[in-house]
Amino acid sequence: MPRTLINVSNRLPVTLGADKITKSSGGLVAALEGLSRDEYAARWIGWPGAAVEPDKQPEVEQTLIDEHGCLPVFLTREEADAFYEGFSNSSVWPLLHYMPNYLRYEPAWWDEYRKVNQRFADRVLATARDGDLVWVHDYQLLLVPAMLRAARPSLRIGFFLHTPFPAYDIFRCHPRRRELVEGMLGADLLGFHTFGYLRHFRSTAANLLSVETEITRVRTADGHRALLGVYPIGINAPKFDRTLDGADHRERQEKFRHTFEGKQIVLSVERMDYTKGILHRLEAVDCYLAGLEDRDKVKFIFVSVPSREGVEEYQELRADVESRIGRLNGKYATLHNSPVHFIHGSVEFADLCALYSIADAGLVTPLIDGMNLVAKEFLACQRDGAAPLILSEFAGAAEELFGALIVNPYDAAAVGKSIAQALAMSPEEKQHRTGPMHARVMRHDAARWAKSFIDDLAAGDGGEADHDTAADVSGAAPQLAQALRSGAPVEMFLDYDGTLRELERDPATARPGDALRALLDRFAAQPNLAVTIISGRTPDDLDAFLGKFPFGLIAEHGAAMRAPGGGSWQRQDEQVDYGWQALVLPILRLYEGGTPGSSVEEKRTSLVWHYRRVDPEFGAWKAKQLAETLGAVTANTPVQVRHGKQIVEIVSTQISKGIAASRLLAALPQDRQPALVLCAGDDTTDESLFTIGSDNLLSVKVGPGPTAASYHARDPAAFRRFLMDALGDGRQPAVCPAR
Ligand code: GDG
Repeated sequence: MPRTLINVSNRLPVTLGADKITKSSGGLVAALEGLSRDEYAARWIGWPGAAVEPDKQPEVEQTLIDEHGCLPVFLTREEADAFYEGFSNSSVWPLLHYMPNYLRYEPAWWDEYRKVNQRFADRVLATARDGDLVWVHDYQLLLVPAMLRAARPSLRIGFFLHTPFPAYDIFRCHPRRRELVEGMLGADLLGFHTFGYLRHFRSTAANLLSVETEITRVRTADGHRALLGVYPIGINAPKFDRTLDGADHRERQEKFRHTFEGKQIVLSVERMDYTKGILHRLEAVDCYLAGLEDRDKVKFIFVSVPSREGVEEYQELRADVESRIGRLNGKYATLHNSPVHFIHGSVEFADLCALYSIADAGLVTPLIDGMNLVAKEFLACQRDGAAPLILSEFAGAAEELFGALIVNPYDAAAVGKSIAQALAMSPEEKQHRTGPMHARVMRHDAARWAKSFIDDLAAGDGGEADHDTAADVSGAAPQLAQALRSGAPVEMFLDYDGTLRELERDPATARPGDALRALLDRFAAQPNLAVTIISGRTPDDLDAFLGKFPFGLIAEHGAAMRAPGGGSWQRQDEQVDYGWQALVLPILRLYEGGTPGSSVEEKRTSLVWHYRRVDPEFGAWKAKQLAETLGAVTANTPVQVRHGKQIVEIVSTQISKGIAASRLLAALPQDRQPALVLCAGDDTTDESLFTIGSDNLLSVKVGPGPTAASYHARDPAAFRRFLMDALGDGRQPAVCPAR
């Protein structure tokens, strides 16, 4: 059975005519059509590109489904304006392209963007079944992955960004930066054209959200793992081959050759967009023409497809380009030639191929571009390796096309020189440069690109997952409930932060909330249950948060204890030597000074270097360095250096939560020997609790990550639910009546 693949993009690959719907044949269509039908059954979801009257929608929808395998998301003119031209193109697009000066933001656009993204997600959810692959495309649908995951985590969700992803300092300008990144992170696999974009996305996620990241992975606070990958898009290679082999190709070439006879042709093709560098390019053409003697011998052809004409910046750009071309032609025209031939319109595909193939040079100089397919298409049409490509270093394609004349589009004089170099290039050098690039773009085409992304998506994490043997904590519920009902003693050793209570950025604010207080009250009401809260916090903190409950308290990882029912704290560390602190503290202070945002916490039993407010990448790097340094310095000292969540902590090996819990259990009288001991925690410091060697141990790790515990709870909320369910509402007698 082929696996269902649902492809979700803003635009469906169709054009709605007055009485006919035609399928367009972009790279993505070809890529998906090229997939093996035995492996994947592809379907599309998207906007048909024009408003359809409500009474016509059922009919249009039926035709789209029956004839094109497309499920439409209909948008009104107003929705499309706010969602597409507004939020997508005037707000997100400029930032993704490093142009915050073009960023505009209106709260109403954001509302519409969210609503429309939800409509796309709902359309997917209405048709998808568990386990289906869903591939979401591009900046118009950034929220869809998380919407899908929230509703149906069983889907395999992929997301591909066709644009660049900028550095954090740019992306952070967006008022909705967090929501946008959270939306993307709903995906299981996120694809980018280059590693640079991937790296920027990862560091943006790390800076904006509390996520853990590695080079190609992000793990969100709720434990979801998103893999990141580099998938440079290619062109529809077979379509180019077919067209160049087509019966009328030569004829079209001849027509153009005749029209431009005696002139060398430099060709540029693009959507009219400020990212494509058209004005800068005209500056370069000016530089080139200024130094040219015979101006009758060269023709620059600019094909600029109208784009986003409802957006003000695009209207201004068009006006600027037209007036600049007018001035340039006025300045350099002779009686026989005007140097720039400007087409503000779309050229038929077969003509485009003929133009590409007769051009003497391709001039592709975006200021920034995710990939730039025009560069690759131009090369596809150089079968004889005849013409060189001049390519901006700021196009993603520049990372693959080594034979191009790579230019900085901001350096008009240098681009002018590259034009001269390209037009004067020897046939051998052209062959040497362009031949291998032609082979490369034909081999690594759109079909390969799509297949590699989809295969990775279908394969899951390719064995990269944590080898987690812990079972879900729900499996332990009957055992705990039974023990509580039996009336026999039950002991619980529970960590606080990250286990019973969600972590807070500021630990001082992490008081018990309503749900936790209800649970703690329920603990207190259970006669056969003894609870000990065991934490790295100070006695004062534990007193302040939990002092009124009848629980045992263990502070500072076991260095201080207080029996249930109040009373005074007992030190457990009289015998412990803390002389090592004098050695370690100066090193921590050094790191505190050199790492903005970090701080040192001095506890009686341990020293802690906190870096949760430091730039995540810098902090992680410094923490690793610090842990290594401390490991070497304290090699002969009875301390342990722990690299925990956003901390490096140095503690005495004579103190641990496990040692403290074991000591308490050993001191219990014979008639209080527990039928069950439940230990739970979220951090590396809690692992010592999971190996205390009790026969009746039930150990639970809260949150993701490898562990020695037998059970896993997803997060503190899930753990609280598990405990509450096992305890029941307390109205039933939790103790079995005596027989
Ligand atoms: C986005 C990213 C990334 C242009 N004029 C005509 C015409 N075209 C076709 C080209 C090419 C396509 O339009 C343009 O693709 P690009 O990749 O150059 O640029 P964007 O439209 O900005 O695309 C970009 C891409 O997504 C894919 O991931 O590479 O970086 O910005 O295919 O041939 N086609 C016809 N007549 C024209 O006049 N027939």
